[in-house]
Amino acid sequence: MNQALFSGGAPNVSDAYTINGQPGDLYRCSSKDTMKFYVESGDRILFRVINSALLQQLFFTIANHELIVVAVDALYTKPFTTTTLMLGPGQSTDVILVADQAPGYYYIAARAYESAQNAPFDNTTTTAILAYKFAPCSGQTGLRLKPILPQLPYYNDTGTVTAFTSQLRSPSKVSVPTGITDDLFFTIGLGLINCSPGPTCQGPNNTRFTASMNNVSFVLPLTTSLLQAYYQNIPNVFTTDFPPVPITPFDYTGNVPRALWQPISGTKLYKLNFGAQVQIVLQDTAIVSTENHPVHLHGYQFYIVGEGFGNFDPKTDTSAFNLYDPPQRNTVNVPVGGWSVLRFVADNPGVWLMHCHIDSHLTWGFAMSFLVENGPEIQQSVRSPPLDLPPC
Ligand SMILES: [Cu+2]
Repeated sequence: MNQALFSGGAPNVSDAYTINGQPGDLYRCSSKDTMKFYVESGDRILFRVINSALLQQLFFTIANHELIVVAVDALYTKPFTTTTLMLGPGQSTDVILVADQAPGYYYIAARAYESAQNAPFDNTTTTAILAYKFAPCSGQTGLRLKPILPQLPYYNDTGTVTAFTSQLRSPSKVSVPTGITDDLFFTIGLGLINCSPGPTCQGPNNTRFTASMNNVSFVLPLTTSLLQAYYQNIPNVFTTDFPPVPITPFDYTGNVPRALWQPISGTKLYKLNFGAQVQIVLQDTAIVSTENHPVHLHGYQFYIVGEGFGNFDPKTDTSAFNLYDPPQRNTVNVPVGGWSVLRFVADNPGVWLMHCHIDSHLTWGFAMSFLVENGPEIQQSVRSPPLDLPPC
């Protein structure tokens, strides 16, 4: 069962924190109960919707109610009204709901958005109930009215995803980096590696699934953290030769030759000077299957200045960038068979992972790390490790 965590509630609507009339019980673990959010007609409620599933992007909607989006990943947006959200794992969307419908019971529902072809996924629907106080009983039975079910998009409805994400804007003009010092282009997606037949070899033709960025399948260090190795100059933990662009360019979303389906493994970092102005094109590939990937960057919030389908073309796509009020967030859903362009200033020194937030893709190697060097000031430098840092 997919699980979505619904948290929040307007300060003036204390009953939004009750489940079946029991206050203060909102943060318990999942159970077989159905969560109810009690509202009164006219309430305005702020919901923070968080996708806490590990493996699945989700559509989210509430029957008969519009949702006013005001923030994503806890960063304000220009408000807009929608009926359906799409959230990748780890993403959040803050919405204001106005209880302006006939007093009754309305399902809050979420289910999968799955863009990869032929990929197995959990297609169940998870629900909670928006319950109006003083809802009338059925005139015939005298019982509580049945909750109204919402329409959810079909599991592969990419059009609804695009309609949602294309409305995201910052609230007003923002300061987008324009003097780009590091112009990066990362392919993202899956792959296959050869393996010996057995339980860990369940891909087609004696292969197993892997994933990579710029054809490097990331290997997490086993004994020493990347930040510790950087800080203490410990050799042989990582290298700093992560490729800034694909070593072998190809038709990324076309018919990719099989010779390009097997990545190399490595713990490769990309070094950034403090204050670098970074642009990253994240380009989905058709290797195994195109797929919408929620790509998360630690340590930063970035602007999403452009998105599109197919192969990114700098000659034509750059002119359409939004450098005025692009949305800011920390996890971007890169369109299936498409691309997203991010910009940020590297002003937070340290080692920062960038990875797909679909957990299986991360463990298959869909990650890389930035090594951001210290700035000139003490406040712009990595702090010393704590005195009680375990030596091993
Ligand atoms: Cu992914």
